[in-house]
Amino acid sequence: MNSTMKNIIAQCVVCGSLAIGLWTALLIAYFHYDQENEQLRKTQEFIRANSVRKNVHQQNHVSKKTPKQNTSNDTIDFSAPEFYKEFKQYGLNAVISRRLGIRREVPESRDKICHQKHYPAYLPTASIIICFYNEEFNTLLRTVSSVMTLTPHRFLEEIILVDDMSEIDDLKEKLDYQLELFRGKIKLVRNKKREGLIRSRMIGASRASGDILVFLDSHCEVNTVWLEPLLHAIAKDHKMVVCPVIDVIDDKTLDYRAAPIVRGAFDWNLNFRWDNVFSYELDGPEGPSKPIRSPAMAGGIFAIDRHYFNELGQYDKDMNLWGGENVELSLRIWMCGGQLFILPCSRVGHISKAQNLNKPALEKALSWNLLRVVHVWLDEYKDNFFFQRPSLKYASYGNISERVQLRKRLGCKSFQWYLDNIFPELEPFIHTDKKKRNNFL
Ligand SMILES: *[C@@H]1O[C@H](CO)[C@@H](O)[C@H](O)[C@H]1NC(C)=O
Ligand SMILES: *[C@@H]1O[C@H](CO)[C@@H](O)[C@H](O)[C@H]1NC(C)=O
Ligand SMILES: *[C@@H]1O[C@H](CO)[C@@H](O)[C@H](O)[C@H]1NC(C)=O
Ligand SMILES: [Mn+2]
Repeated sequence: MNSTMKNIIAQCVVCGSLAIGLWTALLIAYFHYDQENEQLRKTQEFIRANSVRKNVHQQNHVSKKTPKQNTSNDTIDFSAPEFYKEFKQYGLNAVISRRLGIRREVPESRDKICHQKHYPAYLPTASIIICFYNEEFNTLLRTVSSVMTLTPHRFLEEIILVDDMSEIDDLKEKLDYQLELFRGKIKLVRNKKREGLIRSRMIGASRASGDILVFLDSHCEVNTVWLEPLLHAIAKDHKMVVCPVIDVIDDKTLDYRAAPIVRGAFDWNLNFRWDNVFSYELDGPEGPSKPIRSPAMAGGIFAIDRHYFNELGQYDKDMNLWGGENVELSLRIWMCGGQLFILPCSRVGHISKAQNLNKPALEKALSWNLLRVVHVWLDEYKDNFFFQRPSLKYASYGNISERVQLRKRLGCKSFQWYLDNIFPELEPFIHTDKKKRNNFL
């Protein structure tokens, strides 16, 4: 290991992954935080991806053939205990992942109209922040190598990897060695204690020097021209926060499938979900390349101006592990003067991990985090959440005074404004606003 590399490898803590939470009608589920925390979330995402996305997908015909990969089942014994153990541990098919190795090509998933778009030669630079915890080695390396391969290096300030104190051996010296082969552009930060996804992201962001922060989960593969649309949108408006369309990498086959264009939303449990966009939204001259205004983000993959991220109050550092931070940030963006859009010409594949068993620690962290969102942001609509989650009505959520102060300092609008202007589809089933109803009489 050379000394430059040594210098940039700092000791730290953390990890990360995509933040998407959903309850199904039948059970309360939680999400995942990488292999432990993330799996539940992925499951729900997976269920959704395979219902909502598949349908739209078939209509869109945007999927193309995956380049040939040796992922044949011949030598995989799906009933073997070792296979099952690994599948549970990593939340994905590690046998196929090892066969694919640290680099592969994924099919182009953008609509044809995107191919004609041109982006300025000069754009802000990006720091890519990838937090991980016990991620499968090849999966993590494919994330890094896809960024290195498909990002013009003049826009790539650095890739910052934050290890949230992973335990598996592959992620120690073997990872150091492998990352050295990429040279220069990669910083590896190792947390000294487990911080959870949210604080790990903040640690990554504090080390960044690019103009734009791009957060990626540790089980992603970016697509062609993925970064330019994100940088361009933020260059035009620094209070614009943007997400790519999140394509689906199957957890069992690791096949890459184009996802349909959807928008991010949530319900009164504050569970994230995808909503279909209306067909008229895609009818204009820009067609299916048009940016989609999104009430919420899934959380794992987005780009934000670095100074704006700081100005806006980063994340709530008192949130634990993962979950709820995506809804909190979404509300903060919209209510405090920013905007949140999904850009269909930017595509990033993401492995929808299999479900993990419910872990009490995760459940506890999620409830805690959601309560902090509710008490800071939901105003008189809090009761809608407690109507869904009565057991949380008197549960503790720590000290929120800093976040309440932040909301005041930023001069943020009311949750009522958000409902009226950004997310009218969220049916306010508890009518606290009599005046508004009277206006219709
Ligand atoms: C795919 O890999 C398996 C195990 O590594 C090997 O036995 C098989 O021959 C390979 N198939 C092809 C078509 O390369
Ligand atoms: C591999 O196995 C899975 C699960 O049993 C099955 O769905 C899939 O079709 C198989 N793929 C091939 C190429 O045989
Ligand atoms: C909550 O935190 C603020 C500072 O962030 C502090 O001034 C206040 O005393 C705390 N409240 C309680 C009850 O600990
Ligand atoms: Mn994820």
